[in-house]
Amino acid sequence: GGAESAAPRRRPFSRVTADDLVFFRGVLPGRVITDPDVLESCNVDWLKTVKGNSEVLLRPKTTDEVSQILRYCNARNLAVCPQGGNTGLVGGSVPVFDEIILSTALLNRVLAFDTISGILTCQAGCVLESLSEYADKQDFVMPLDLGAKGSCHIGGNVSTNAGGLRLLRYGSLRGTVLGLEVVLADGRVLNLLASLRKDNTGFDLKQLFIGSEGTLGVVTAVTILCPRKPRSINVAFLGCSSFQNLLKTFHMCRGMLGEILSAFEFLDASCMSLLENHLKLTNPISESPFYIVIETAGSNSAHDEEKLHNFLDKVMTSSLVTDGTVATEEAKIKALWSLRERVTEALRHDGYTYKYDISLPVEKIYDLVTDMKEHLGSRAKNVVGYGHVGDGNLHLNVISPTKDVGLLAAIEPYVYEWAARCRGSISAEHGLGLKKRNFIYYSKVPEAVALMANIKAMLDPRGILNPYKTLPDDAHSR
Ligand code: FAD
Ligand code: 2HG
Ligand code: ZN
Repeated sequence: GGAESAAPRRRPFSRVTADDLVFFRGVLPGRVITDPDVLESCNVDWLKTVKGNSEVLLRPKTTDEVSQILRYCNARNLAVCPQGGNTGLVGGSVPVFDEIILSTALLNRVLAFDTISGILTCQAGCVLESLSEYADKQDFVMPLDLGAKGSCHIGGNVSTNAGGLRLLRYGSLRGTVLGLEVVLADGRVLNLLASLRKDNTGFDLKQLFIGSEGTLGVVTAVTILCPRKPRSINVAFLGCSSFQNLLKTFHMCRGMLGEILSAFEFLDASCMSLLENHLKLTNPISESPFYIVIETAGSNSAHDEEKLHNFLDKVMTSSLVTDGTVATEEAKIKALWSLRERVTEALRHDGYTYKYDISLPVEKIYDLVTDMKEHLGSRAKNVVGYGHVGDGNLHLNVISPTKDVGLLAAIEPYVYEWAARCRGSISAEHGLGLKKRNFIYYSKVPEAVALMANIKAMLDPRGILNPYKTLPDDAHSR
């Protein structure tokens, strides 16, 4: 059984009344939305595979407003779905039934930036790309980057612990987020907005909220450490004849580029066809089974280019790489990156997509795609693999012309069993949301899930925050 067959039942929350709307309008004048046209887009996820029926969208501008709303909802037993940019891929960002949508879209101010340390403090609804532009003007960069940057919010990034394209270089948000401000289910404001690199004074509570997908609190502000902007960036787009050669290229790349390597990403030939067919992008090199995007980021262009050219020379002469192109100027760098960043968008044009975001020992990541192709045969329209080689993170996508329950039954739990056998993760970076929650046991021992349920009960005893998400349906009974 997959996500669709495991649809949850509505829990006995209250329903929004006219009196509730009067209260909300008092706290948020002009920012209580009940217009069905506006609600339509907030009720549906980016993939258009999950749809809720919320009749109220709230748009607070301050932490205090969020606090007043949650205190009231908790007292009234009204369920709330926190929403950022609504780019999440696991059905976590939209209501399942009539949960109130609490949007961070107007919590969009930068609060402070320290030009010496690069420490940025901002409200949770700042769009990632605007923050990147802001940091750029001060000669810094954001430590994370992802294809959804134009829409996703930093609060959503933190709440999903998003990985993305720079994790190889700057590490996860668990390291770069220095502080958070969170509003708890009962309206209490938890100010953890420290801006210290080091602070070993007991439990690191902010880590609980990073990656908890809106189930433990609403993130209202974030303090994050921005690295200095690299002086020199190069991007290479390479072709490989086999995944084995791609892995050898990765190994050599780490050895020869060392500290300037900032990304090592891949896509397979099927992804390239989808980019060409649906987005009219052009393959800049000759056709091959696998493509690699390598980025270097350093402080000395002569040094970086010399290293990159030595590396390219080596992989070309040893035939690990069959063709390639390099970019140093911004427009071409952007064009090469879009071949990797826009795969998700191309897939959405191809049909109904079943998405799997798996962590595996890096040498095994493409075996799963090959095996899945064989396992599904002609039942799938397309089976593609791409992802973050540097992080051992595969994005396996299976496309079908329309939603297909039989196909889903052939993929799940097969794919999760495959991951569990390799002690992999069934969700490397996208989270569990609605779609993956009941598969948590493939990646976590029951004792850990039980502890998660206890923490949830302690922080949100009535369960009003993002119900039906992240925790499995049987979390309390197992
Ligand atoms: P939403 O989708 O709105 O919400 C995601 C979850 O966080 C939900 O459970 C929601 O309830 C909760 N939430 C949101 N804001 C808050 C808050 N302030 N407080 C508490 N809970 C909150 N993900 C990656 O990890 N790496 C990638 O490379 C990547 N690339 C992507 C590319 C594309 C084209 C798309 C469409 C998605 C991609 N994603 C990627 C997935 C997604 O963009 C990320 O998970 C992103 O971090 C979600 O941010 P958001 O603001 O859109 O959050
Ligand atoms: C990416 O790396 C995202 O492009 C999306 O994490 C992956 O859509 C996917 O499967
Ligand atoms: Zn990814």
